[in-house]
Amino acid sequence: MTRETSERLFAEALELMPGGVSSPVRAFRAVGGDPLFVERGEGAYLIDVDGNRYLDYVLSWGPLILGHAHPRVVAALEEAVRRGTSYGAPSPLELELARLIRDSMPSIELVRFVSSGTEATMSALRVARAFTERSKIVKFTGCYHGHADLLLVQAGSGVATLGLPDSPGVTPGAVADTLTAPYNDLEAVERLFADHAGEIAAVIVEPVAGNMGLVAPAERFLQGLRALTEADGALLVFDEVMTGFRVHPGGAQALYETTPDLTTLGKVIGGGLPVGAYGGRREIMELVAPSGPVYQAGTLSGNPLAMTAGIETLRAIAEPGVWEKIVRAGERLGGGLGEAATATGVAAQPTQVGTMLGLFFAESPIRSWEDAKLADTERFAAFHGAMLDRGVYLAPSQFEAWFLSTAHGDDEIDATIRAAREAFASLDRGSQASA
Ligand code: HOZ
Repeated sequence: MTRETSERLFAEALELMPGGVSSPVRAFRAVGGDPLFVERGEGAYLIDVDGNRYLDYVLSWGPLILGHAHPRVVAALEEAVRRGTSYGAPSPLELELARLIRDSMPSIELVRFVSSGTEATMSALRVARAFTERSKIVKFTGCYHGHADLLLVQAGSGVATLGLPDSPGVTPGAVADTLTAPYNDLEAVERLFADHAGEIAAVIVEPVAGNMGLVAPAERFLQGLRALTEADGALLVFDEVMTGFRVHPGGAQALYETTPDLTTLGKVIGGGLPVGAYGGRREIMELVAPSGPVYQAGTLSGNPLAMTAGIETLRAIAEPGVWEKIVRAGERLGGGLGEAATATGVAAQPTQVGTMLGLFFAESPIRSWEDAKLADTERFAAFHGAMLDRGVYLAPSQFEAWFLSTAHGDDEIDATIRAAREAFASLDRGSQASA
């Protein structure tokens, strides 16, 4: 398998863009080697510029729950693009997508569409601060909520992958009101509320953490956050940019039966086009301009192409049996990865919630970023390369999630488990004790 064209393009890209990429984790720094340059996507597969075909578990970092270039989405977009690419004025498509979201997540009584997850989280917290008339926010170490200044504190995803300190350029003032606690540590949150009673505007959490690898919430963790926030008069914000329409059709809030005050969304609701959204209780969202004084705006917000792709995607996954099929594929893959690791004597912890998976090279289950960062990143890098050589494209970091789509059928799952078994077997067993 040659990757000569990708290598050449990456060398050119380094002259044109910082690190040669448009977003940091894509650069393969955590796993070594050069990133693939993609020529096209087809269903569960990515085809690179050298003509290599890979089974894709990145799926554009989550949005493509129907796989690449799903005919239904493509047809709707072809039709939509003829009617114009952006209006900068309301269109009925926004109403349709808003209704689909509210039907699945009744906690979202009012929604505002934006263009990215970062915009959604920073705007949701602005509203939370305005509503509560408080300043402080609580986030969890290893959770990633986009790259707004106030949230770049002990963040997951690229910050964790590249081992970066909290970002230069973020002023101490911008993060002075950001408090942190370890994920799944309710007592730490209790202590924060005790120390800052009446000062905390919101607790923001990835209800299933997907940016430190995939880490499920401990039993009663989310419900505990709900009780603590309610008791103090703070808001609970679920960042479901990743988990929305991924861990359950009604998001993590339905799966774990916990109702947040505000929710942020992105990824799947745009079906592969740039989108984000935030929403929640009417009395809170009515503070957003123009119905209230909290300012937030965007030229491409509610973009008709993004709305179209999102509508088709949400309609498709709501069809009978579709959701169950993807989750079954996830269970088979998670189970198969576990068996392959055991059979080859590799210490690995696969995780799976709904249509998302993770794989940690560690001896014991992972509950937090403090656990996750002890997992063996060198072993992951070797595994990643071995999978790539076998035609399986995984996120180039142990601290990112794997995503499934309706296009990942039994054949694809079987092929992945076979590849994983070979890849595990190819790892140097001598260094496993350090995992
Ligand atoms: N922060 C994104 C995933 N956790 C990465 C997006 C990208 O690099 O495209």
